[in-house]
Amino acid sequence: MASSEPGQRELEALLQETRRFPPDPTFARTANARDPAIYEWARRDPEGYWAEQARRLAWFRPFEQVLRWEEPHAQWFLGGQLNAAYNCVDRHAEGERRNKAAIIWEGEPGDQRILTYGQLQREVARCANGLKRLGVRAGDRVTIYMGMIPQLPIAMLACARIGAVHSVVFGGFSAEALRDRINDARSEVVLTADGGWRRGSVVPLKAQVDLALEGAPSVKHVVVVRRVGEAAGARFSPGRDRDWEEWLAAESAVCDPEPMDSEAPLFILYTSGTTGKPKGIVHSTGGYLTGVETTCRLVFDLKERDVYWCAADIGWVTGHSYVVYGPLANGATVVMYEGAPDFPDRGRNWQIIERYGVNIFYTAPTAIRAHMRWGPEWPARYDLSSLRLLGSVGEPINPEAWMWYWEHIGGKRTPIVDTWWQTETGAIMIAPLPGLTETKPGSATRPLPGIEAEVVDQQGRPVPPGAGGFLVLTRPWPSMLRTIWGDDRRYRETYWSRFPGRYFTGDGARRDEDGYFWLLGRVDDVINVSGHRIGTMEVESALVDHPAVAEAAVIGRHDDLKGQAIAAFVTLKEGVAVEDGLKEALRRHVAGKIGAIARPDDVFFAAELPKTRSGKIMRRLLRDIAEGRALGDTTTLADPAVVEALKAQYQEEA
Ligand code: 7RM
Repeated sequence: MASSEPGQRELEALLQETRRFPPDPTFARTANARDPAIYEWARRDPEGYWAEQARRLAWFRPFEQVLRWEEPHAQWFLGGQLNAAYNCVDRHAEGERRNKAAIIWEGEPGDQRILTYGQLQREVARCANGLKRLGVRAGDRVTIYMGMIPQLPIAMLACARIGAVHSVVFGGFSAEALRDRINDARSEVVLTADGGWRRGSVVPLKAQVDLALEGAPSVKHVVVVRRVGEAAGARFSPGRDRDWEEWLAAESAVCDPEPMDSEAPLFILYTSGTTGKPKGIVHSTGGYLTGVETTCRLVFDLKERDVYWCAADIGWVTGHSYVVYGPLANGATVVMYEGAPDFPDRGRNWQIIERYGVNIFYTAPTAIRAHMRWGPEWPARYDLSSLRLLGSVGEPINPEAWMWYWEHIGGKRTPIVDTWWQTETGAIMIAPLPGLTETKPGSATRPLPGIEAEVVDQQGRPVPPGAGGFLVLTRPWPSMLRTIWGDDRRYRETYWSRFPGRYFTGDGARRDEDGYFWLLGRVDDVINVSGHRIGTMEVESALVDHPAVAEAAVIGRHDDLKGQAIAAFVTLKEGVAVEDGLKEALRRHVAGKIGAIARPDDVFFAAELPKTRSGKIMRRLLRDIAEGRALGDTTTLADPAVVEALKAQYQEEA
């Protein structure tokens, strides 16, 4: 695996951050986590700590053993049985929260739907009965490909109710990406929508499913929510496809939840890694739910009367954990929004916060930076005084964005929780506890109670304070991934072989004198574009699939707005001329193969790519070129002249 040292420039800048934000005493007095002894308790007795968190869930059968650790495989809460949908819906619907809003949904064109816990329970049960009628059984995988509509969490919870394993594929992925994921999971059922709304236009979904299914023989049934109607131009294939409403019309609104073993897989979610093939990250029922319930309660300080909004798409892990499972396990009221933050205008987020009196708001630094660009006059038009906590996730938040968020959105009143975690960790790992932790803009602060992290060098030795290194987690935690679907070997190799006995995150980090962690970005071949993970190899494979391309090397370069942008260095096949429009054609080709999020920002035609004598492309040097730095060590290159020529050419063209 290629690795790069975290940038020295970033390190220097962060070392100079001296602002401190101690917890507000009024906030601290009523915070869910207000006793600092919680850290000591969890350090002394991690299993006892986690067992107590897990007991906040409803178990059909109590667990007998907290942890069985056979490195690198953990099993949590053994002997216990529970159901995730029961925990997220029924136990609230059957108690005091029956008529409390569970989901406040806001559609892009302005339509709204509020589902109480009682209504959500009936909808989930109907959908679960529908799935059973299609022959879905516990352990079967169901692929869900939808936009941000209420049927998406309903479908996920319906799977959980009967013990089926959902695999949600982000609606922005292409037909080909969807096909790969369906095939890898061998799903027999796909739940989708005719289309979705985005900035006033229709995003076709069913048409993508039709294309995907041309090469996905496992699929027997497709169910389609009519979100858009005629404009989506969806076609139905008789015998295979059916309409969601017709499917459920006759189904009963009662369906007993299946008691599942704590370790039963709850879902698979695909994420990018260092090879061209995305990894199916597998999460368990008991451990995952414990992780997301606990972190929502302690990090977001979620309370009974809060209206909570996480602006992530459910197609990513942040949406799984912090739109669906975490807040619903807590019985909260969740806002869910279908569309874009700048449609119909740039005040849309703030309008929603004012309209529903949102108390807790969670978004990504890239979104905050976009709002910074649009100007503080947009949030200033709305009453944001309901907000009492702000969260950040997906990429390092630069101190400027942190301060802007604090001032213009939080009104200098609200704590900010910068939350570091990954698809693989299932739940937040490093973040402040808002009533206890003094924050520093740009730092995710310290590992949560029950989590232990370290920064180590190439040899796995802890580095001294202030030095950069690799972030590892040093003990198992309940919501950790259990394996990679169908590829346990890759699980061992990716996460547990680099530093034996410790989980390798793929991130660079620095720890300061106070023990605070400063995240420095990926150290592997993964690019983080607007908080979304994209593998360089995936983009390279898509590029070389184009008939004009001989070779491609893809890197992430710094971008002020998106965190990183995708830069592609391409050599063309012999005889192919560099024509007008070829760059655009290549960009379109990648978007078609993977999805718009993977479309390269820069395409650069090179005569040759810099390679080592063994033929390995040196992406590190391409990053130096694209970011305008002096070239690093070039002694291992087969031909150092190649990279010098490339640099000169880049400076001329860029
Ligand atoms: C939740 C999520 C994971 C990668 C991770 C990091 C980066 C996420 C932060 C962050 C700095 C943060 N899952 N990352 N959160 N970097 N500070 N608060 O994003 O699987 O899609 O991505 O995202 O590089 O490894 S993810």
